[in-house]
Amino acid sequence: MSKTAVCQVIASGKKIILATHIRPDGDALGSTFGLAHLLMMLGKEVLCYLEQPITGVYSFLTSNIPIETDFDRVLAFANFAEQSGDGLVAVALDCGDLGRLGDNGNALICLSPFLVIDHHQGNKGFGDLHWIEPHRSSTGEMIYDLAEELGVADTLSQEAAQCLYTAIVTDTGSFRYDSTTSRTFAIAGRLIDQGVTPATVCQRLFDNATFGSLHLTQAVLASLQTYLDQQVAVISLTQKMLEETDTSYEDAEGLVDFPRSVKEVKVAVFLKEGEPGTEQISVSMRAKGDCDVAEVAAQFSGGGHRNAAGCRVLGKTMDEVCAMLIPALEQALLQTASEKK
Ligand SMILES: [Mn+2]
Repeated sequence: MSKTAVCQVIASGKKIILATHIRPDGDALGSTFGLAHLLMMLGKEVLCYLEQPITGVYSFLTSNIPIETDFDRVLAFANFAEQSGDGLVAVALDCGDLGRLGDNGNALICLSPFLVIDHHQGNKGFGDLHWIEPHRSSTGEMIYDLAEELGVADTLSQEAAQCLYTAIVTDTGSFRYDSTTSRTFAIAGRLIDQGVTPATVCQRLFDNATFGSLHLTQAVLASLQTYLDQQVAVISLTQKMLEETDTSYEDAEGLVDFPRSVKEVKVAVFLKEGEPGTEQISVSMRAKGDCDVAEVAAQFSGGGHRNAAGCRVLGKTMDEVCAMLIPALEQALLQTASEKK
């Protein structure tokens, strides 16, 4: 659907529930909270549902945001909207598939209308209504479009602008990824005009290492293995590393950029052991150039973007996952090479 139609849906509701993907990143939280600010400016009653409270680097985005982690209370909010005749609208942001909405995803999409706003390539659209633009750098960028459409883009609060700027700067790898366009910079520029200080936001986001996270980096980088003539570099994270360095998954975010930054590397892979008892390995792949890792991820029921994709594998060891991925990556690299000819 078009952004004009999205605005009409949003206008129809007085109470709005916002949700995003589990283990939310900067774009997930920035776009969700950015939209929350916009809606509150328009006099809507908003509730942001998150499975877990926010404790880490993104805490600075939460001021004045109504966050609810108790799903029963989210349902009560929805029921009350229905009974009182205030229209209800539920929105999922930056979430590429239903599974990533978390344990209550199935219950969430029963809320109606349920609108999906996203930029993940391969998002087939769950819920009733979809506004999906896979070429956009971030969901945050799309929310800025929405602000324009709703006529509030020039009166954003500094907090709202900061949320959207965070969404954009994190999902573009600080304006470095392929999805970065002149529109991305134009929006970032306007957000700066509305009170965002890029250096302050970047310090909060990127200059917050601890010695624990530095030691975790050391351990993860020590796991480096290369394949296919050094075109593929694999690093791994184990539960033991997290325990020994007293860190969490969040501290490992972005480590895949180290192998990705090596000249010869075309695909960097980050394998993460799941929480104890889950027997799950999560796989993140980051590609440079034309190699389509979303297609590789799709072979293992995952998804994502052409240059950044992932999947989860159950009941296999790290080595088994690797043995499974390398031939698929080899195919993808061969295909890229042949397309170029
Ligand atoms: Mn995103």
